[in-house]
Amino acid sequence: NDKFLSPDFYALDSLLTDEQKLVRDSTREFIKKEVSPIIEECADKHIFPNWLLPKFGEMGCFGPSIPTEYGGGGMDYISYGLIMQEVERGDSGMRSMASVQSSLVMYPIYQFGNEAQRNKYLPKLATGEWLGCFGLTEPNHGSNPSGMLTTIKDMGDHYLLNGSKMWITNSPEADIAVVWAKNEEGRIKGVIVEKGMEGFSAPVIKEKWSLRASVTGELVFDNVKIPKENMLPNKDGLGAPLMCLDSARYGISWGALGAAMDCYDTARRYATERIQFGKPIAGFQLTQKKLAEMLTEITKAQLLSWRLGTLMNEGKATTAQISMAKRNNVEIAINIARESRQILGGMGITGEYPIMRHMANLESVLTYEGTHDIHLLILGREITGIPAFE
Ligand code: TGC
Ligand code: FAD
Repeated sequence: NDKFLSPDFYALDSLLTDEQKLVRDSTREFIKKEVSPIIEECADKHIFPNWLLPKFGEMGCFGPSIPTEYGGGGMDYISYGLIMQEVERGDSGMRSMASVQSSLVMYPIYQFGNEAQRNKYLPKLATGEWLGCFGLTEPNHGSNPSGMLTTIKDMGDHYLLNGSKMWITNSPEADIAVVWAKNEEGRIKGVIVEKGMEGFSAPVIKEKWSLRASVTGELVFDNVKIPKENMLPNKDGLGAPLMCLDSARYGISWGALGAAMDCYDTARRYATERIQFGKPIAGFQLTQKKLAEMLTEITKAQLLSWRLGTLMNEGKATTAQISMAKRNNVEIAINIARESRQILGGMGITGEYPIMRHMANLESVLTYEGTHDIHLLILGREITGIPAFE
């Protein structure tokens, strides 16, 4: 089916509203037209296609769940998930850029910011005129952000920010950074740091073999003077960044599905066309086993994300439920990428097909937003009541 609706083995479509289907299909068309033709070259040459940012904004990929009065899409969480699915069908790096902008920059400004902050930043982030990033991870505090060393000190008429952040998606290109730092009492606070502030730099991390079309960097703060009005007033503590992560991890559960679907579709088409021993390789039982198992895992993962989306809409989804979906869906996606690569034989390792790019990208997705094992431990804590982190 060239409308490219596959796979939809359990008729998930019939659980979607017309608006949700419209959003999904228009995002798919946009990605097919604007991203797919350039993405292989961008990944090959390590280029972040920043010229696409206004188009992503126009398509409603930034802040889909933020109310329209601030330039957002005013949509529900299933629509948000479907957008992430279609963007990541194109490339996980593009989805990273979009999910950071939506869940990790616009979301905290909307949830924890005041009216002036919402009005100043959200409309420009929604259109893609501004790009944002989220600084939680530090060189020595990744899985354990509560140990962070970055500090924010009250100097009376301003704050002073010192420290550094590592592995920050979008940072070298970002106009603003939502940064998490500890105050004099050791309480975690969120502040908005703007490009050009004295003492602030965002060096790029070079030579990644994963997410090559996404730009990643550091954030370095050397006595940066932060105006008082840049602090997010409405929530503090580690719970604030963890709430942002809930939203982003949910989106990733759908996004990884998009990458898995693209690999599955590629392998299915290839298997029906590639002839060996006088017949299409799709006719061999071992190929059918691979395809049948891929479709099964995609279908299970779709239902997991869909149900999670309905719980998100009701405000009832828990962190542990989100961990299960992020962990499961990224794992099945990476396994599907690997199996699809095998179906394509030698062709599978080339840039003629998207599979190796997806596979390499998904290695980062497995690690960021909480590693695969951290999500397992979040589930372990939920089941037993005993945290096994320390
Ligand atoms: P823990 O004791 O669990 O919680 C600390 C405080 O936060 C509260 N809390 C929440 N509040 C609201 N919503 C939630 N979902 C919350 N979860 C927790 C909690 O009640 C507690 O409050 P209080 O008042 O008692 O202090 O914290 P912990 O230090 O034990 O940490 C637990 C752990 C390990 C699960 C957590 O630190 C964790 O998730 N670590 C992984 C770090 C991570 O995911 N980093 C991601 C960085 S951003 C990123 O990777 C972006 S990539 C983007 C892209 O390109 O797509
Ligand atoms: P570590 O925490 O050092 O973990 C190393 C290994 O030890 C992992 O396998 C982990 O599972 C394991 N481990 C750690 N603790 C335990 C434990 N208690 N029990 C068992 N095993 C454990 N961060 C941001 O703040 N903003 C961003 O925009 C952002 N973008 C990113 C983009 C990319 C491409 C990458 C790779 C990372 C990004 N990150 C970002 C950082 C990401 O969230 C961290 O890499 C991740 O949380 C893991 O931290 P770490 O790399 O320091 O690994």
